[in-house]
Amino acid sequence: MARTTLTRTVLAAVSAAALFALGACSSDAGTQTGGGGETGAADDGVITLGFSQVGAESGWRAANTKSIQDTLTAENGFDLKFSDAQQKQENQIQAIRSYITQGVDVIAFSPVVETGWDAVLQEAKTAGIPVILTDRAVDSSDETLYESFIGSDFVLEGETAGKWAVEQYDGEGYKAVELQGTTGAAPAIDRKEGFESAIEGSDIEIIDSQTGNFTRAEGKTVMEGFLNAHDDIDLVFAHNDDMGLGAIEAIEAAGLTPGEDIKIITIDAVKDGMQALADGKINYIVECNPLLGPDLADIAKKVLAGEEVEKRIVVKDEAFDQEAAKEALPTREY
Ligand code: GYE
Repeated sequence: MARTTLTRTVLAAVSAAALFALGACSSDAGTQTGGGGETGAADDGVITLGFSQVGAESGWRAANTKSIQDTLTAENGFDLKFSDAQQKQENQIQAIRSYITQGVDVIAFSPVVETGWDAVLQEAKTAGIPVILTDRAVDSSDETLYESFIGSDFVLEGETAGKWAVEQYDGEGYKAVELQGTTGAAPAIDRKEGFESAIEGSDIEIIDSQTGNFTRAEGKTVMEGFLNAHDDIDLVFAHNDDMGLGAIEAIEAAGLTPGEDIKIITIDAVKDGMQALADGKINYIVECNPLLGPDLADIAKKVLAGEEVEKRIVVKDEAFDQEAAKEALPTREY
């Protein structure tokens, strides 16, 4: 998968010398004597990284977790501490505080929602522990609270979805419903904005829009509600594959054919979504690449070695129609 910037090669090239240099810049955590205790000294060359994951809400999230756990291994010089926040901000804040108390070398997290992080990020900064954001952004006016943000351009993803809808369906007077991601989450806010701006001026109209919290179960329930309330739905725009897959179940249960009677556009391009696209039940998917582990490892090593890192690393995404999905499926990584 193409990336705009960092590659695995770079990661592999980080030398033992660079790791050794860590001792010089993590003195706040460096008072304990070896022994692999809870605190994250760099004196043994191992980077202790505390990661707070959003949850396990989707196929995308499962692939993202796997990428992080497969990359931040002992073999690669990491001691990974991983916690799952079950889609709750208070759990993430608690996990981050615990990582600060443990004195890890670096904290990384994927913020479930955009706002409300300044206080805990300030605590990490005061403790001298660098923070790296992965996947989702925070809405903060103080950019010094984190070192780098690695993730996709969600506005562009929404725009790509909307542009394709206009190319295919403008002029037909399509009525669309929208299954939004988690309320307040960066990908929900940005994908909505991007899609709306792309369909502006066309005759595609969003007649209903609700959150399905990025899960298949809630996508299905919300779609059932849409089908009960409206008998003229032509198009579903789901902010992720899982909600689109839930919508497919609701549409089939209502005796309609997904992909034909009701067209479906989603975002992510995980295997189950791509299979449904190849099977004709989804019409278009914009990819969101979840394989962020290698970039995270690379940035963490650089930050701790005192190197300059890019504040924003944009992960590149593709998009697939039904034919492209059939071609891509056999070699799909996630
Ligand atoms: O699209 C969705 C997941 O933040 C990009 O979160 C991520 C989104 C992804 O639950 O499936």
